[in-house]
Amino acid sequence: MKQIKKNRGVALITAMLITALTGSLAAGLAWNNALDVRRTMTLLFHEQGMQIALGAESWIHNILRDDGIDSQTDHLGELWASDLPGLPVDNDSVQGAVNGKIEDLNGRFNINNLLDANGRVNPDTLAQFERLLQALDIDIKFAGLAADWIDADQDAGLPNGAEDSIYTGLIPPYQTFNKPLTNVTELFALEGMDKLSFDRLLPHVTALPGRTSINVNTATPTVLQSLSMNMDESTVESLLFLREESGFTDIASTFGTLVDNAVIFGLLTESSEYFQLKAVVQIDTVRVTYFSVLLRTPNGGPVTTILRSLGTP
Ligand SMILES: [Ca+2]
Ligand SMILES: [Ca+2]
Repeated sequence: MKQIKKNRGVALITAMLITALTGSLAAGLAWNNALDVRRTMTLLFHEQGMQIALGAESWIHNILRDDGIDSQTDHLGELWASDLPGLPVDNDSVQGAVNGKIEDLNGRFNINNLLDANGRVNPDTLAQFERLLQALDIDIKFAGLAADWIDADQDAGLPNGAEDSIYTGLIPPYQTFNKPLTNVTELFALEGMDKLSFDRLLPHVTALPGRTSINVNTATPTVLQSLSMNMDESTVESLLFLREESGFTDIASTFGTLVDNAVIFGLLTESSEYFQLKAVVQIDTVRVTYFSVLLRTPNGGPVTTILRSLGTP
């Protein structure tokens, strides 16, 4: 009798163990299955977000091309310069929204302008970059450091320069790029660059192919201030007021007393070639932040995308 009771006890415990084990296995399978579904949905939403961003980019191509046909100048009162309204994305399979913004990159300081046609550092542009940094309350040494970073030689500029001999002594060691920049985020690699200075600088600088002009109708206030030692904040305020409606009517007379003629006729312009699109697409819990650099050929020519990136410009 005792033996039968003992056997029943063992059978009961075994049955309980099997039930617990199958329950745990089933829960594990369900969890893994839920993760797989989530992963697949995230990949799908990301791909859908990318397609929507590319669609927005194509739409912006048309807006910029039409603007190039309709007007000879570019200013902040034009259609392309207003933020794109948040558009809903809503169909049977996708629900979300897309927001976009176009910025004129000819309104920024092109780091590659630091080099002249022969690849040597242009002292006037270097001085302009120093004024830009000073206006932003950032150490002006970064102008010389940036010039050394992109010029082809290994001769550190004085007093503010650094070449491989400095960078290879850092931990971790790295080398100067020694070529024109393709992306401004590379400035973060400059010796001593900190996040605060970098974030303050970023909205005012760009990295465009070769030397480019500055569109005074769209230039950031700090870029305007960098054009000459004669520019102070109050002068820039009056300039912003003058260009508010539809840009400056006459660059030569407006800037004649403020900026050297060589700058007026060699650097300043009223129209733009390069634009940056930032599109943010939200699908379910997935957000795609998409940047592209667009080149518009003059006189109503086509618009092409020359650079694309995700997350950062
Ligand atoms: Ca225009
Ligand atoms: Ca160099």
